Amino acid sequence: MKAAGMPGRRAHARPRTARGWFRWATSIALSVCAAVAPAAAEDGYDLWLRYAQAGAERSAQAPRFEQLLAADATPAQRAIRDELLRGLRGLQGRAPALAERVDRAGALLVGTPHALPAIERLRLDLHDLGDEGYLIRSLRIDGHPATVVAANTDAGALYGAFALLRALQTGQDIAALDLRDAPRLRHRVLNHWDDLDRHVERGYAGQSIWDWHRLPGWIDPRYTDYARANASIGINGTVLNNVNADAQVLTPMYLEKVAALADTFRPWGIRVYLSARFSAPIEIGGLATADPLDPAVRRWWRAKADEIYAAIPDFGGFLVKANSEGQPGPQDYGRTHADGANLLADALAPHGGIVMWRAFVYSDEEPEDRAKQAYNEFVPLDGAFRDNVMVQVKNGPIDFQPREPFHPLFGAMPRTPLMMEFQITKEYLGFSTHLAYLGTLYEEVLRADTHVQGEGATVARVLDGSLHGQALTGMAGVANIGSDRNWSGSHFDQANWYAYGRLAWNPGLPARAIAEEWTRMTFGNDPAVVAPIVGMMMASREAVVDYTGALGLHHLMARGHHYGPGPWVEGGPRADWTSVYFHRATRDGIGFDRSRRGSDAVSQYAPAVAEVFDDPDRVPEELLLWFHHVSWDRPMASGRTLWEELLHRYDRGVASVRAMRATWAGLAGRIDPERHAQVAAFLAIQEQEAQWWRDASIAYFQSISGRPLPPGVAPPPHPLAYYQSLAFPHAPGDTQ
Ligand code: GCW
Repeated sequence: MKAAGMPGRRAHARPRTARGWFRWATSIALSVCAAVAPAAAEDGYDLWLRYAQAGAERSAQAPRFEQLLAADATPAQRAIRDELLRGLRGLQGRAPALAERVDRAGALLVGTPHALPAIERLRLDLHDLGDEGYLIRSLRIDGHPATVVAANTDAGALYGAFALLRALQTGQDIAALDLRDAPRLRHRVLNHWDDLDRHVERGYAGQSIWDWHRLPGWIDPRYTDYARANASIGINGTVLNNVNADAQVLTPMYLEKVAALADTFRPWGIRVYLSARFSAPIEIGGLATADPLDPAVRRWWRAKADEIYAAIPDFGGFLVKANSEGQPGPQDYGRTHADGANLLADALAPHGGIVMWRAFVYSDEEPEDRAKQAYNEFVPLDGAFRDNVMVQVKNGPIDFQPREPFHPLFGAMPRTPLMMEFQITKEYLGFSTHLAYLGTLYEEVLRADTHVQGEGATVARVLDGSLHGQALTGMAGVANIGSDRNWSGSHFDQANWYAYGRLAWNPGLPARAIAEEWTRMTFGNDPAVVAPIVGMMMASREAVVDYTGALGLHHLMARGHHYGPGPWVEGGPRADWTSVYFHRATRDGIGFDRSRRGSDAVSQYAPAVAEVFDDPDRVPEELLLWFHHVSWDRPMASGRTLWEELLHRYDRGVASVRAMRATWAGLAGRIDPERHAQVAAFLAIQEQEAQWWRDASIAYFQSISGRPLPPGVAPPPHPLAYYQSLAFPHAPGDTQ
C-alpha cells in the first residue's frame, strides 16, 4: 500500500471554509490511517478462521474448487455450505459456484449419502466413521478431478468441511487427499465459569460473552462465531455457567435464554449443558431439603429435567461442583457423592442426558494432605455411579498449577468413566498477558503412563475408554473466552482454546503439530514466521514453570486473586489455601514430603509409578519438591546444589521471556502491525512480571534458607518486605 503523499496520489486541496477545513483534516487523517493499517483490521476477532491472504500465498497454478455440491435442507447443512463458501472465497480469492452435478474439474462434494445423491452414487465405505467422523478424498467423477467430504451425519460433514479448510489454510496439497478421521472422545466440552451478572471467575478476557439480560430477544452474532470456532476444532458441548453455580439459571426465565443459545449452537453440533447447584430444590423449588434420597427432592429434579428438555430437546446435562470450597452437596445430608450424582443422573436418563460430577473436593477440616483427598473420597465409590455419570477430574491433584504430576484418580476407577478437566484460562500461568502455550502441558499429562495395567496405560487411554472399556468418554476445558474483541484476552491465548479442542478430538496429537497448525492459520504460512513462533510457543510453558517456581514447587501465588508471587502467604481461613502449606521451606530444606515416610501420596499411584515418585533419586527433578522435602544443599544432576539450581531456574525463566521478546521483535513487518504491537506489549509485561516473580521468590526463599547468592546471581532490587507489601485489590477474575 502506498503512503499518503507518495507520488501518484492526488494531493489534498487546501480548503477555504471552516467546514472545508474539517473535511480536509478528516480526509487527511483517514488517508494516514489507511496508509498504516492493513487492508482488514487484524484485531484477532477472526481467530484461526481468517481465511485470508492465503490467496496471495497460493500459487496461481494451485488447484481450486470451482463447484460446490452441498445439500441445504437443514440449518446444519446451510451452516456447512455457508462456511465453505466463506472459507473458499477468502482462501481462493473467489467462491466456487453452487452446483447440482459435476461438469468440470474442481468439484467439491460435501455431505451425507442420504442428503446428497451425488455422494450416494460414490458408494463410499463410511461404516467406521461413527456419527461424527468424516472422510475426505480426491477422486474423479465422470472423468473430472473432484474432492469429496463425506460422513454419516451432518455433524461429521461439518467436521470434514472444517478439516478441508484447515488443510487449505495450512498450505497442504489438496490435489491428492485421503483422510479418514473420527473423534476419540465423545463429549468435548467447554466449561464457562461465567456468572449470571457477566463476571467471569478466573476470566481475563473481559466480561462473559453471554449477554443474559438481553437474551433471548437479542442474539448477538458473536454467538454464531463462537459456535463456528468451536465446531472448527471439534468441540461439541458447552457448559454455560460457573460451577460455583447460581440456582437461578434453572428458573423458567433463564431457561428461555438458555434455549435461545441452544438453538443458535445446534446447527454447529454443539449442545448446551448447565452447572446445577445442588441446593436448587431449596433455593428455587421451595423445598426444605436437597437430600438426594428424599422423594420430594427426586421428584423436583425429575420435573426440572422434563421442563428443560421440553425447551431444549438435545440438552446435554448437568455439571456439578458439590461439597467443594463451600458449595452445597450430598454430604450435607450424610450422603455420598454417588448418591448426589445418581439423583441427577436418574432425572436426566429418560432424556439421554449425562452428569459430569467433579472430583475437585478437599476439606480443610481433614488433616490429610490436600493432594490425597479426592482419591480417598472417590475410589471407594468406583462402580457406584449410574451409567450416565462421568467423574470429571482435574489434570493434577492440586489445582491447575504450571506443573503437576497426573492425578492419581486416572486409572484408579476402572468401573467409572473419567473425564479430564483442563484449565484453558491461565489462572496460574500469568492470566492473559503472559504467553504460555498450554498444548505442551496437556500433552505431558495425556501421555503420562499410569502403569495401572502394565506399560502404556496412558492417561489418554483412560480417557478414550480403551483401557477399561468405557463407552462414555470426554474432556472438559475451563474456557478462556470473554467479551474482549479477540475472545481470549490475548492473541496467543487463542492457541490454548485451539489446542484444547484438537486434543479433545484426538488426545494423541502432538502439541508441536497443533502449535504449527494454529500458527499457520493465525499468522500465515511464511516459514520465516511459522518456525520462530512455534519455537516461542513450545518453550513458553517451561519458562512460566521456571520463573514461578520450578522443581515441583506449586501453589506459590498471591492469595485470592492469584495474581503474582506470594510464596510467603500463610495464616487466614484455611491452611490448604496458603503457600507455606505447600512448599514447607525451612532453614534446612524445602518441599512437601509425600513419600511413604511423609503423607504417602505416592501410594495412590500404581506400584511402578509409586516406586519412582517415592525415591528422591529417581523421581524426575521436575517433580522433586512435589514429592520430597530435601536439603537446600542436595546435589542436583547439573552439579549445582538444589538452592543454586532453583536460582538458576528463576533466571532461566526470565531469560526465556527475554528471548521470546527478541524473537517477536524480529517478526515486525511480517505480522500485521495491530497484532504485532499487542503481543509485543504483552511480552514486555511478561518480562517485567517474570522478573518480579523471580526477585520476590528469591528474596523470600533466601530469607528462609539463609544461603548466599552465588556469583552471577543478581540480588533482588528490593527487600522482601517491599514485595510483600504489594496489593492488587482489583485484579481480574477473582471469586465474588
Ligand atoms: O482453582 C480454583 C479456583 C476457583 C475455582 C475452583 C474450582 C470455580 O481458584 O476459582 O472455582 O478452583 O475448580 O472449582
